[in-house]
Amino acid sequence: MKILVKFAAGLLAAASFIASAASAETVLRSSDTHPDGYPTVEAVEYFGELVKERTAGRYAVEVYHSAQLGEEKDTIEQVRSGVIELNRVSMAPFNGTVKETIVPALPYLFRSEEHMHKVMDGAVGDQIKTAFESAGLVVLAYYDAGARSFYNKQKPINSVADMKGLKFRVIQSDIFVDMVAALGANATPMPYGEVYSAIETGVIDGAENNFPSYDTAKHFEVAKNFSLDEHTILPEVFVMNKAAFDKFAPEDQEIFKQAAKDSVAKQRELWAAKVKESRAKIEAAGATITTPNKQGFIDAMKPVYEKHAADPVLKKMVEHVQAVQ
Ligand code: GTR
Repeated sequence: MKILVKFAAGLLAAASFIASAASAETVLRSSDTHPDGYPTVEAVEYFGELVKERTAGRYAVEVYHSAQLGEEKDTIEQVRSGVIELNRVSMAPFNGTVKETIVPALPYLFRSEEHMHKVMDGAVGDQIKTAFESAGLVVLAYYDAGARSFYNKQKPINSVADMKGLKFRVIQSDIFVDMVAALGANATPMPYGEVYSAIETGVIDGAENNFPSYDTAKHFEVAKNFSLDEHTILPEVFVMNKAAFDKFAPEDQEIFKQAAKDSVAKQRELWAAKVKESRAKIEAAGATITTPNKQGFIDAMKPVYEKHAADPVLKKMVEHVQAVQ
């Protein structure tokens, strides 16, 4: 009996090998916390189409959107260990493991999205890419995520003083926890998928994100006061498991890199359109946007820099970023 089972299993394995050899398609899985149609999901799908076309169908990419494979912290573990090959996530959850990612997460470091693009497309962006390799990951692309701002269900925020005592969910990074503390409020890091009900039930008063996330995660339904303080212009990152990447033939590596590069241009376009669309949608739904006195927020960030950017490597990077015009 045992032998028969073994034989049948062997046959099955052989059959699936023949099937995959016949279609000659290696499927690479990618995770995204956002729903179908979100600019990052569309950009990775576009990347997949380009890869498929340019490798004559030898590779295909499947995007598991809407956190089907788990929350960001979990999927980061999956891509690092090779359970999945690709992942599109924010850079903030890497702050504890790849210290160079702290730089783009520092509040008010980037003066504008153009400034961020120049930096991430330049030497500092390359330095961060190299640092990711020590975490077993190859950075294929940086994508836009606009600026993150606070929103809450209690009151409009016009100055730092209005932040006092409010409870915010922040993305999973100590920098964000300390930033909120420096503003006189309280921070709880928690997975993205838990935020809506945490606001609804009053566990927290609000959170912080960009317009497209505020819109698509429906947080505007439960926290109507959006304060455009724009504390971080933190890009997204699209990564690949390094061991998987290193197995590709050099020509294929080039195809993947170029497809990722092409997907960046597409994502930036989609992003700009989505920001406008989401902003109009949340306003029409009754959310109010206030623009607080930003200088007060900027001035409060000194302890955050002292604590998180004191490392000499990071200090140099920060100076470099500030010098980029
Ligand atoms: C979004 C980002 C997601 C996720 C989310 C969060 O802006 O695109 O990848 O990190 O924020 O706050 O958890």
